[in-house]
Amino acid sequence: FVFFSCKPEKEPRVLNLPKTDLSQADLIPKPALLNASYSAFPLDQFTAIQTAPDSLGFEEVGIFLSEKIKDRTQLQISVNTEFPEQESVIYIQQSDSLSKINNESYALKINKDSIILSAASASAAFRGVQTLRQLMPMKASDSIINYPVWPIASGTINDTPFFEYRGAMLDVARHFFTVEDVKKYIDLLAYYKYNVLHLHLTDDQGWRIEIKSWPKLTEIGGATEVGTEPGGFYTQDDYKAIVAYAAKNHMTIVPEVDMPGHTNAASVAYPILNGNGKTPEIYRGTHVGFSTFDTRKDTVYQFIDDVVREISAITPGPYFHIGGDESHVTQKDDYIYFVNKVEQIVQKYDKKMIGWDEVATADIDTSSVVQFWQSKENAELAVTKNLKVIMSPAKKAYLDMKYDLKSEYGLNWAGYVPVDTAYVWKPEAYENIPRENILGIEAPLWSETISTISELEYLAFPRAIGYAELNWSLPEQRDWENYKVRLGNQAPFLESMDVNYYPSPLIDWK
Ligand code: TNX
Repeated sequence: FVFFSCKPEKEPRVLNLPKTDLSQADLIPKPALLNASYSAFPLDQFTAIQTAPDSLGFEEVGIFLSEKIKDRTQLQISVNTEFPEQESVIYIQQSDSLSKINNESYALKINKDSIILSAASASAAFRGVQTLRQLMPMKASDSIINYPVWPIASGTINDTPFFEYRGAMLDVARHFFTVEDVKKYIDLLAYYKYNVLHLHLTDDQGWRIEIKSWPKLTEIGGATEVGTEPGGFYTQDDYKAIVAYAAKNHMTIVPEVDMPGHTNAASVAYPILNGNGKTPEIYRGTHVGFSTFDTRKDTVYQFIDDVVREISAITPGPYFHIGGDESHVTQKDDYIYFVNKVEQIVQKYDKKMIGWDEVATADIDTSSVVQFWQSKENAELAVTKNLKVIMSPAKKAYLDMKYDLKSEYGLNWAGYVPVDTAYVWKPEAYENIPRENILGIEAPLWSETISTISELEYLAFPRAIGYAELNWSLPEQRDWENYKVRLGNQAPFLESMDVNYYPSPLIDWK
């Protein structure tokens, strides 16, 4: 046989692909409906991608798929070439009937010579593309023909998310993580159908986002972090690059400026903000709850107005997170006064406010969202006030908790969170919070004990993969025994991405 150097001659192909079983695929999250048809689509040099011409954003999704196919297989798959001569085509098309179900619903029909991905929206198509990526073998099938083929198991999939908000949080304040680190985290989260990345941008130990009208925030607050490391910060252009990268991955960035507590770094830069009567000093430790803004000073609200305005202007997503946790040295009435005022500022810049569960004690609007992390009472208060809740209970969903006694990184104030504990719980039926109030799970990764991307990966993976399934898949589709096999089979992918995951002994890693 011949090796083709340029475009191969078209020839009728009689491919004898192996029998497949789509129902045995290691998909995470598990799709809502799946039917196997026991043949295969030959992904190879004769494959092309065609996307609906008039549908916004679909071509970009096709290009994304082509890039990912190239990364894994070296194949150059064309997208929307004018006269496709290819014999096996992946069509990506818009479907009005799916958009009536959910904005992220998609359907896949995988046949012997075509794949049809129908999707409610470009975001839905993007989710379907992740499913396809997970169905692509890591290695070509070598024995079947004289050029490489990556057979994709045939059948149909109909899929739709259970929760609309599928989030992860990264604390870049205790330790700074570069734009490249954040992009890698986005790559991994997007593969498992996350759609939100919340960035905890400020805390006692550092301020990580350039605010042009208050430059000392990053000049001073950007130069410190926990321990002796040098800190760092995002220029507004860096932040825009993160937002754009997230958007390409159909993920929303939620910026957080934590206040009135957790504000020591801001007060070191501008002591006028400080409300605890002390001259603030740089803080490189890991205690919480000792700092506060002065909640009765107009300058403080002028400052917050500038910060919210500048960040909102470069944040296309609907949310602005104001923190609000552990303000232990703020008087209760001052705290309530503060949250009420800051909510108005957030709304003035057309954002919806999110706050940690303590904000439920203020008189907040039903458009605001409460993030349950510790207090069941606050979460229940949020429900009685008809607020939406993001589920981040520390005992189940904190990525910075140690796996067990022997974990190298992490904390244990909420207990140990081994891989099964992280997966075996029902976010839709936790602490009496009704399903209707729940937006979804967000898994926070606080960075007191980690300062590199590989340490980040060690805590986030594999647990973050489990939250992806709890967020996306139907409750009746979730099952630990079945999940742990699929999780073990993620190892080749994680290794191909150079992810320093924690090889939990509960899992049989492939
Ligand atoms: C509590 S969770 C905090 C953070 C810490 C974290 C460590 C929350 C709203 N506040 O300030 O980093 O515990 O696990």
